Amino acid sequence: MRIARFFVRRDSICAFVTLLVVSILAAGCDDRVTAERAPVRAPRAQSSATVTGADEVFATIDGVEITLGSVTSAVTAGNSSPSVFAFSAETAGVLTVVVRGQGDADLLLDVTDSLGQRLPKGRSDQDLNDDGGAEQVVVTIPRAGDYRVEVLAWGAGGPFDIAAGWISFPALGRDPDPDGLPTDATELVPGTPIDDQIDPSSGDLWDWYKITAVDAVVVTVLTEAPEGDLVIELYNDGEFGDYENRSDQDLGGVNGNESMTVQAQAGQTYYFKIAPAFESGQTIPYRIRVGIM
Ligand SMILES: [Ca+2]
Ligand SMILES: [Ca+2]
Ligand SMILES: [Ca+2]
Repeated sequence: MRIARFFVRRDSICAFVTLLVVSILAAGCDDRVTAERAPVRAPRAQSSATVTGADEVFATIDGVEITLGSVTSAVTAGNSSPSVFAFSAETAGVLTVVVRGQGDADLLLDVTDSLGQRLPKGRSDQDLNDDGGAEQVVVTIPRAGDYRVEVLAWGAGGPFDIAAGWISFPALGRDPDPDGLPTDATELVPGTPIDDQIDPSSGDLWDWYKITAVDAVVVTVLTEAPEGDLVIELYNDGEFGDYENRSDQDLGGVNGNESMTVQAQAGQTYYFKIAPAFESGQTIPYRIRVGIM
């Protein structure tokens, strides 16, 4: 039975330099506003392969075939370059991915949607048994579509073993969240507050908003939520894998009250993701507003 179609993409980044820069930036800021960020991803080349059964090839890297249910060796090539496996699920299901580093590299494993947004429970940097390269995830794939598995490294990369398993499970399917993708973000308008909520029980895990600056202005986004703990994450257009800035300041001692200020450039669109601070499952009603100076 045809299960899914997988592709591979790889590229080069310099995670060490990124870490250094982020560390320097973070040292000069409120640590609750600028939190730890993963190595930044760069554009990738890609090749592809097709899955037609559980024992078939699901991806290739430089001609090395990767088979569902079998262990394959791969390398985060060069200077901390991630290996990126893009796959196309044909149903909802459960994806299991296991990575074991073969050197000293501290690896990370991410499962994301097609825009690079990490899925719930989609990251592993747990360093199993105190081994920085030992990572694994079991991730619910909520519906048919395109997704990615990324193996990154803090600092230098290296060789690793990887294996993946797939369970087609259509009953786990969920309807799309209407504002669950940055491409479906709601436009923020100054003077017009919006009342919305996060409702994980109905698949509403987070909300996306955006604003486009017509001039060079200062944009401030505020949330108010009397119950529940929210964060605001700022993303630049087209870079939805890692946030540019994050607010979990709990203003005035209220966990859902946050603010994010951006020195906006004319013509640029800025994206704001309102999300729970924790995957608690709690419904969190909130009001969001934007001000421009
Ligand atoms: Ca790790
Ligand atoms: Ca939503
Ligand atoms: Ca908060």
